[in-house]
Amino acid sequence: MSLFLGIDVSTQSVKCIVIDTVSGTIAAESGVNYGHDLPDYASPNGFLPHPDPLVKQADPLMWLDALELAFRRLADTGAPLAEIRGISGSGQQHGTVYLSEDVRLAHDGKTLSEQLRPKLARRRSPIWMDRSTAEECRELAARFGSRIQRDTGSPAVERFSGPQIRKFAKEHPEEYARTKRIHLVSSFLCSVLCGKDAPIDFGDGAGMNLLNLKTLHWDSEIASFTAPGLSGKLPDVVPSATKAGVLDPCFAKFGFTPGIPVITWSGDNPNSLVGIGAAGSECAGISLGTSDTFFAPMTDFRTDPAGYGHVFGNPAGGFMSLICFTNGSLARERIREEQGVSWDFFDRGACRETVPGNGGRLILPFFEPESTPLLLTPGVRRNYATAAPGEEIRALLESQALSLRLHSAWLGGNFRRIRLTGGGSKSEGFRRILADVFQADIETISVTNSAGLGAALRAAGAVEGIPFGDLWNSFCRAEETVKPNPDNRRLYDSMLEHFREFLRASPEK
Ligand code: XUL
Repeated sequence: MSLFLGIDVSTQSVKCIVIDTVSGTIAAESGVNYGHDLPDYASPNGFLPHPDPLVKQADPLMWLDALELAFRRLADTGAPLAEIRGISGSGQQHGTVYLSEDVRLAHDGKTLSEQLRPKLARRRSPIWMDRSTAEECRELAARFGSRIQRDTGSPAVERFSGPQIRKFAKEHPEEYARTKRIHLVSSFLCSVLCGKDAPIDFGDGAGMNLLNLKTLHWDSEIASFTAPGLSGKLPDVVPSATKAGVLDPCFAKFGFTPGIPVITWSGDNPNSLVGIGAAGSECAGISLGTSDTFFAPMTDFRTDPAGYGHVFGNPAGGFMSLICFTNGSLARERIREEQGVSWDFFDRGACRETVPGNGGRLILPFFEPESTPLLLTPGVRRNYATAAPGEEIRALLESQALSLRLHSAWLGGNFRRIRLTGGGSKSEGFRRILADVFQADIETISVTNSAGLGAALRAAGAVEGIPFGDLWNSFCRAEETVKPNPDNRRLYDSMLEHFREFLRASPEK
């Protein structure tokens, strides 16, 4: 037995997964849903209500309480947590945590949130869903022009950490001045495990508009324009396999062995790339979670001419691409509820009773502000007047699949295999639509929490030196493959053009 723990601190939950690299099995899992398990934080979807729909913030103490509860639940499974030999983790990307003091833990029986509350220089953390920084993005673009995309891998993006930090420094200069350290969600939680300041990895660091991907150092010119003295407030930036520290004695109460290595955390998408075992240029990943994301390893560094695609560090080496669609499961759940049906309804019957192409029905399901395409004013548009529930759901899924294909085309579009992860990957109907729209094999693996699995695999790789290829053979084999129907190729090629036109006719920004 050789156990490694991966922790996934995502938008709506914290999940733990323990893998055994000897037997190639999952030894234990636990999970905590913020809305359900921690109702006092009043964040049913992982963020606090705010009168401005562009502002999305979370209480970072909620993540700490969720972490402790997830550890307690993991201990309750009876798994031999004392045998765990290494830990790493995954954080929702782009969110920032502002500390006025070093993370140092006392061993006085206080909870993590009680200990860290006085160290927060800012009580709320902006998360990836926040779109309130259009002005700061304009300022960065005006100052740096296309260099910001050429060197950081993305144009200035509303949800990215740099524009968020700039807004905070402008609006709250005193609290900003009191801030000693600005962490990402990933490096904050990693610091807590180590009981000391942890670094940021190249995967998550690239989602800040601050990391120069050509030098792999913070870009001091961009950082000092972003906010005064920012370079001094950022943690070190390191390769993902770097040991950040060792587990603090505080965590012995859950049954862990203090002193085991903690490997630098990364963002959920870089972790997912590892967790689905997407290696090689013909394989991409689609994560159908709160947001939908399309990602793939990148053999040569290149940027998206349309500005929607990003370049992040790939924890398995080199770079990866990432395109984020905010209205993923969020839109699927809203429309399913509006229609008063279950996913089973679509998968078992309606999917087969409706036809591919669906009479040309298309939906732009922007219930929340959208990142791809950029739309700051929410709104739902349909190109049809009526639809039965099955048709309505097919229209949504086909439109989402077409948007994924349209906005990933800059990567060359010749992916033969796409690995699907996240809650939405359970829908057989959606898998079939994606296979036909992309004309690619759609594969699923047994673990749907690919971000947590990726973190556990990274811990095993870094601590035991096991090559990723071996770990992928054990944990990431395709369980089910949906083959594309070649008869639908022309239909979806022409629908793609209609979708492009429909989008073009809809106002952006
Ligand atoms: C990626 C993005 C989201 C978050 C939350 O750029 O904003 O995918 O990482 O999942």
